[in-house]
Amino acid sequence: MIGANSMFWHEEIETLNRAELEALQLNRLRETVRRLERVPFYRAKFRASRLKPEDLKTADDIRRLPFTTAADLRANYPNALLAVGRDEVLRLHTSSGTTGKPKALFFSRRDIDTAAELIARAFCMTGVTRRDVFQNMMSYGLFTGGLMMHYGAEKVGCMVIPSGPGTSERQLLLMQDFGTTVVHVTPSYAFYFADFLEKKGIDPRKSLTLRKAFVGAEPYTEETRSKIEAALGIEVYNSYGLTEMNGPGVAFECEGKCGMHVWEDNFVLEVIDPATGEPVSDGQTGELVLTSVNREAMPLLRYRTRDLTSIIAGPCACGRTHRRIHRISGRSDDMLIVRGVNIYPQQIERVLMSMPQIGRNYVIQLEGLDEMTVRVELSPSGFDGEVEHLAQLQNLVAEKLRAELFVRPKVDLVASGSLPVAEGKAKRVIDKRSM
Ligand code: DLL
Repeated sequence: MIGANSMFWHEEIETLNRAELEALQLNRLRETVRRLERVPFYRAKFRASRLKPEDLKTADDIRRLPFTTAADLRANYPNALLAVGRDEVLRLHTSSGTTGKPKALFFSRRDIDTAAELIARAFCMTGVTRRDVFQNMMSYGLFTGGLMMHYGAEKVGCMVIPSGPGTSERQLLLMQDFGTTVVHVTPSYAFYFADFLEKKGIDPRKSLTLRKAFVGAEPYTEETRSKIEAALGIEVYNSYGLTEMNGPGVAFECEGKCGMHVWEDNFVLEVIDPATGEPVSDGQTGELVLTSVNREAMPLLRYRTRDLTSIIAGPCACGRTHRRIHRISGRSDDMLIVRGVNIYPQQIERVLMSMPQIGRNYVIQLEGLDEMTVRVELSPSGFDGEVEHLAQLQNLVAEKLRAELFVRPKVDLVASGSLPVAEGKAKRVIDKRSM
């Protein structure tokens, strides 16, 4: 098994059988509930349902606990959900939504150490070792992607280059001069960087030592993964997390790249029907709900992530028993309704990325009453520019999108590199509708 020699391969935790894993979760859950009795928001909920930690007797009893939502975090901003004394807090991270106050998340010393450990375990799943040079292309600051990945990679013992998202010229220089072998990057920036290399005539297979990328922090499709792998000549592993649950390191792919293992010794995983709150069966898509059972400063019970996924049933060839989830197919709150039809941006991405003539950056614009325009870059290897062909290609893209969405958007093909690139997460949808 890959990583089996690493000090971050914790066989005693990662291959527990279901009964042992659930027993561990239950113990930690009870401890977490006990801890949360100090938090007025949760105490009031426990009192209302007359719940005591000892009442939690089986894994299913988690359903007796209340959900926590992003709105609860905002209502309790800045620190009403803190479960330890202020002196025990070592760090603050925030996660900003589109409106209003950010969500504030606190970490104790042990929380920071655990978060780093989970990332180290994830690195180990794909064979990263202390001999690797890790360039962290995620933003450093209030966003967890920078500091948390950094701490995780340092724990493994990699040489870490904290480049942040920086300019592509500088990223390239660092990669070439210091022999970068692994990066963490958003899918949108990975594409941008691949375009940059192509335009400079640099073949990453020949002039770089890059072998792998952890790609995450925003949704992307399997088609996008393949395109990034082909463009950079590397292996891409999906990396999922959210600030409310430590940041990165909640779920990661192993060498098999067949779904992401959720670290179930730290997070209790549920997938529910977002409308009813009831669990869905394995394989069925629903909203991911996570409970942090190994956090000190600010554990959260049954946090409604809004991320849509499904549980992959059955064992993984890597031998780890922690269950896997499919890549996030969208968010329950990013569904667009266009002319009465439900559309997820990921559906559009899947179509675009399956077409070789199409480039890597796109934006979906909604205007007027209900007009949808998909503005997408052409492939950097170019297009001969004959208007006749461009019109044909535009038509082909629109038709493929119509077949997938049942709505025919206007398609606007633009030159490679002409759409803006975000330093952090890509903003794919611009909704300026007047309705
Ligand atoms: O994005 C933490 C992170 C940092 C994850 C680095 C991975 C790597 P937030 O800013 O709080 O935290 O955003 C969390 O981003 O609820 C998802 O909607 C989305 N997201 C994160 N990873 C993925 C992924 C960090 N691999 C929100 N696939 C989550 C799809 C992702 N969506």
